[in-house]
Amino acid sequence: MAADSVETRISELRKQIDHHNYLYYILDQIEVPDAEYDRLMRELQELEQQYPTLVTPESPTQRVGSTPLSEFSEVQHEQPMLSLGNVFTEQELMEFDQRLRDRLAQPGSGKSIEALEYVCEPKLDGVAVSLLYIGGKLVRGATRGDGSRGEDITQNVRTISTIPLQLHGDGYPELLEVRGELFISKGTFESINEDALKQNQKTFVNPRNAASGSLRQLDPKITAKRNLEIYIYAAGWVEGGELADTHHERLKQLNQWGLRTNPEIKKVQGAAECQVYYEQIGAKRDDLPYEIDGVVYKLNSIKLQEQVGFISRAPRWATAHKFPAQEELTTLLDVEFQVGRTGAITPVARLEPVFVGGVTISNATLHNMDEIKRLDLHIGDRVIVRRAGDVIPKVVQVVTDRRPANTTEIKMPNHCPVCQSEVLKDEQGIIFRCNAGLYCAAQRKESIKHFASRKAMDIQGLGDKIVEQLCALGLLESIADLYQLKSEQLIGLDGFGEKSANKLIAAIEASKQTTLPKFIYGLGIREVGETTAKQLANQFGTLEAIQNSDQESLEQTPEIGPIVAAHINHFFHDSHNRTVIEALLSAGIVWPSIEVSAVTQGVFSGLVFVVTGKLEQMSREDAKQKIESLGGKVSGSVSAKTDYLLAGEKAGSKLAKAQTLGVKILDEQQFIELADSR
Ligand code: I6G
Repeated sequence: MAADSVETRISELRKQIDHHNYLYYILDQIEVPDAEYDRLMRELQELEQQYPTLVTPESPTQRVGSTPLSEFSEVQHEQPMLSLGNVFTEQELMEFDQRLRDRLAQPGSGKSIEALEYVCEPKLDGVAVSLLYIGGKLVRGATRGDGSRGEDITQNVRTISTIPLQLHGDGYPELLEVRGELFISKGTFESINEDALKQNQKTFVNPRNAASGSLRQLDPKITAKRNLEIYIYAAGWVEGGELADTHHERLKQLNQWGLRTNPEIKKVQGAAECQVYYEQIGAKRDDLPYEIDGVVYKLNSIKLQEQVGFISRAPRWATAHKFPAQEELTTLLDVEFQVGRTGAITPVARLEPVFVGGVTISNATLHNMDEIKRLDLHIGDRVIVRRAGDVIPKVVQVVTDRRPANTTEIKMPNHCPVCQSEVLKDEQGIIFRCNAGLYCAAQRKESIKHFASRKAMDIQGLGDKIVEQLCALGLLESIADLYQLKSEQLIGLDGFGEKSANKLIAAIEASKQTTLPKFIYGLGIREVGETTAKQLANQFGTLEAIQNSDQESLEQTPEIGPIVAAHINHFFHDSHNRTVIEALLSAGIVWPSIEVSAVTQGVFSGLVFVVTGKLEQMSREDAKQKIESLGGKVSGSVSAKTDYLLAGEKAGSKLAKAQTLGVKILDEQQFIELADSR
């Protein structure tokens, strides 16, 4: 190729790659498959290798520099990076708005201003950065630092694919500095921590720490692997060009130049609509693929912004409306050990009550002894607890530099706290178990709760509290005793009169009409969840066939490996379990017979699906049934073993995780076509 045609081709390739990046990151669209994009990149890389003098710093091939830094140099912000004021309640929001309206009212006119126009956007819990473009080229990236001086992180921000090295289109100012929030999605955060655990390395406490830690790496190759993302929220220093005169239009301009802005940004009228926005974003907070800690309101008119100005180091024209904190500091008072349905002993933290995530919590799960070791947790420690959404509260960090002198070590008891049987470690040495099975009162109680639960026998009205009372009175020794209960035994128990007692007895009676998979699931066999119970029912057809199966035939069931097969085998050969099953059947439990079909060898046989988000043409439950009826398996979480993610609308962290792991993603239509085509 002649030198000038190489130059032309290189420029063409860069334009095409820029075009696809713009479509992908800004418009959320794709025009060509990944393979074609990769081909363009490869061709560019090869040409640049042959003609190194044609390489420019803005070329999309030049994201990762070669040499790690020894330290970050200092950057002076030409325009200080300010902080934001906060409001925490609707009342405070109204006061913020009133202050602005008072300030903007014509002095002496006696008239107050009508509703002000605001731009609302989620407030990401990430790391604020500044990006400087000169002549459209990214020349500097800096942290916020103390607002006046930050650190030069240019090498690292260059590795972030959502940050353009060259602005898109034209019309941008000669010098354009923008500010935004760098973050790590919830899905990426989970996989970074999973990898860290596998390699026995320290995990990050939350996505913000992960983003900050990834950004402050002296070796940009590490940053490049962390999948950082950005949303730009404002322009800062501008020279040699004009920006629009409203904040909303400015964000649109930035977007047209290839700078990614948050798709949730919305223009509203007045404080009441700000409050509605706050509530709407709050409602979908858990489904957003990134962490937020509130929303931000900004006056839309730049002229009005200038009129109201600043107070100390914060703009008067903007405020953050914060959600209740999801992390708080408290003290670990004690650790208790709970015995679960399968005998696993879980340490539970008893905490000094603390208000976090909108509720007061006094307990948090500690998972297992490994977690306690990893956290270096001692009784008496000051700890950070986290409660995000509906997730069970968790101790995420010990504040070791505030460790009091008299803390004590946490030790797993040698004997079950309920039945005093010996506690044994599992093969991996992580899970400790009481091996007394149903002889242990705690396991009996948990097995009854499980048997009655919605996905098992679905006994409505038999909640945890009544099970506890009945067990304490000795009326329930096993699940079979449920069917011997009389209404007179219930009357007088906490919350039970004649009517409610009769109702519960009727619900127990109604539960006798069930299905084989629900019955098997309800038995609470170790490692046999809903899906495995269905597989067993489909494979063997009858309970007798399952009971009489052996290790070998069990292992031939899809998705059942030697360990699960051994648990099933062991369960059905235990004489106590056989007696309980006989008692249940003689109490009258029945189910429709099952045709032993070829379903387990269906078109999705061997494939693992995860279903997430809102589907239009079917419910998620329908989709799961369809997958299973075609022999596939439905899992609740995305992992490297997932074959497909069926993602409906507002798919949150599961989608992000699937993208990170390279799991194939299907929308509803593609799923239907796949199911029909196979
Ligand atoms: O720290 C911030 C996060 C988000 C901000 C901000 C923002 O807008 C969405 N906006 C301003 C003006 C400032 N800090 C100073």
